Amino acid sequence: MNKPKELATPAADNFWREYGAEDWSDAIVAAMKLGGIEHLYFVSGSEMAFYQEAIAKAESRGWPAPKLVTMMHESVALHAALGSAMVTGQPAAAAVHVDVGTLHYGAAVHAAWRGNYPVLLTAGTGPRAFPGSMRGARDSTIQWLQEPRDQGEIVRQYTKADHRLEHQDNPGLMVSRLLQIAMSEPKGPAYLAIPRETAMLPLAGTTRFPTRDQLGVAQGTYPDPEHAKTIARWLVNARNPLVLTERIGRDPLAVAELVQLAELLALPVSEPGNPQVLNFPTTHALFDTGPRPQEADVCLVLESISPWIPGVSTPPADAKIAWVSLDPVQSRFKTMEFRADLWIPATPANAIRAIRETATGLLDKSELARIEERRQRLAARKREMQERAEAQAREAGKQAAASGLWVAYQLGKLLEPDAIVLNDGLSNGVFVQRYARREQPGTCFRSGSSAGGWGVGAAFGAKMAAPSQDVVLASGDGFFEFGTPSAALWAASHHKAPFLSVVFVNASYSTGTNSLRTSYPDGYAVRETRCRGGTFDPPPDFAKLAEASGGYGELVSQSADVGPALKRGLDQVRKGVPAVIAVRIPNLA
Ligand SMILES: Cc1ncc(C[n+]2csc(CCOP(=O)(O)OP(=O)(O)O)c2C)c(N)n1
Ligand SMILES: [Mg+2]
Repeated sequence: MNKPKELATPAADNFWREYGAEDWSDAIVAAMKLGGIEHLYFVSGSEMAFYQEAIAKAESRGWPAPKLVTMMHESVALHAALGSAMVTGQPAAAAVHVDVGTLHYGAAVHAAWRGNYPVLLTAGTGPRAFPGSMRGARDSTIQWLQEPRDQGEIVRQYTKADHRLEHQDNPGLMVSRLLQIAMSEPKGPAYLAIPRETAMLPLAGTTRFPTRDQLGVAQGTYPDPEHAKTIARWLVNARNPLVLTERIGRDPLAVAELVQLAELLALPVSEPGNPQVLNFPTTHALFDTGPRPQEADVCLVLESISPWIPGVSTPPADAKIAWVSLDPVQSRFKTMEFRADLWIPATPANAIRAIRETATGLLDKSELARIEERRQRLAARKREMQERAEAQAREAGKQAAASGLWVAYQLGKLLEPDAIVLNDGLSNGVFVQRYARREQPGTCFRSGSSAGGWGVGAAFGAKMAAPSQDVVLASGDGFFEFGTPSAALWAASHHKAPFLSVVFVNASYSTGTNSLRTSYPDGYAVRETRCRGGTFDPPPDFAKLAEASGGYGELVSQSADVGPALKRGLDQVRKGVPAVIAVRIPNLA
């Protein structure tokens, strides 16, 4: 038989560096850390010992590795990774047990995908090597149950890439490659299934691989200058312009750019649909003071998924529409009925800057006068809106029984400017948005998806990533429970990453009550069962739940008690104890 030929060069490219490694798992954790992953949110499984061993070994040897964070539920682990990634803009990772752990990631996988979170989902796979044939081979009866036809298929619809680590791979390279994909725009999750035998394959004391940054992450794109000029001209000439955005604040620079452009031309900025981040200072005179889309003559859409409801609030047919996004036609969404005159695939900050620079040269005296008039008009409208909001809050405060509006108002009064607010409210989310007075980029988040259960795990992950800032979750009681709060609060307590949860306890799902009434206003379910299926009264005692997980809990129901309770909760958090302030407000049915 022919001997394999000696390789003329070592099996590594010229820019790869060398790292200490005795097993493939050492290379995996090294590439994670070198790729920007600080935390590996970990849930135990029989094949997952390799992570525990590799990270403990790395700590002992001084090798690079993320911190292993013990978690008690896979969904919370992945949501924690989402929370960390959303705060830092860097990747985070979760590690779970075979197919069942992957299934337990649950709707967090949807959130990762729809919310464009750059996270690495990993799972072991059940060993399948013949017992005794190699390290890590089958040695337990359950392992015959652990082999699905294709483990990656579980999450394939919700990831940018998935891979099962194979013997011909370079493990460090594969991790770096998946992180390169996850971090390149449009960002999103990647999945790596790691067979136990593969993780335990030996290495000769060192390994070589490229890091994520050495491979390189795709950088921003610029609009065609002619297109920027066209949009600038439309905006300068507009009578009733409107900027709509849900997600530009994922890049803090884009927020600063948008403030400058909006101020230059007195452009009102709206957040339609489901804003994922703070896109514009909410107290600014140009925030939320604009026309409805159906009244606008020029619309600039920036990183938005559904800026209006087609056929309901569509801009006039002759309105000019420019749509700027990293993926403007939104190829990840199948049914899209939106039209635009210009679809611009560009980094929003770059596009906004280009539009502003061109617009500056287009302004003459008459335009400036018209823009100034609009600026005054919108500022007056903002003052009216703020006064109305204050009046509504005062009115709510006079009622003995607490309301969602009053809770949000009291919370807003308590927040530091840099506090990170996670808004997971449904029927009360609008009040949180209105009264939280968020002004700085990165201080307000929604999940960016339609999956319930994000808040409590994401809040834990956010606090892990931003330990010096207050982290506050405002959540409906239904979504709070969806998030497996006992596991999340346990993690917050155990890992000293405390956050405040404010729970709107209406013992109801707005879907099963308000939406039911919309669908069947005079139906049997509304008339005869008081929306059976839409309420859960009496609700769980969320204050006791907090206590059971090492946290501080209070349940209040009177307006007068809300502010002081929130303050006590925040004080506890600042002392290192996660706190839940549950406020009983009226049922929706
Ligand atoms: C995983 C998941 N299951 C179900 C839903 C459907 N859903 C959307 S809103 C909602 C109600 C949420 O209730 P809650 O958090 O109490 O807020 P409220 O409606 O009371 O304001 C439900 C069940 C969902 N979005 N995600
Ligand atoms: Mg509710």
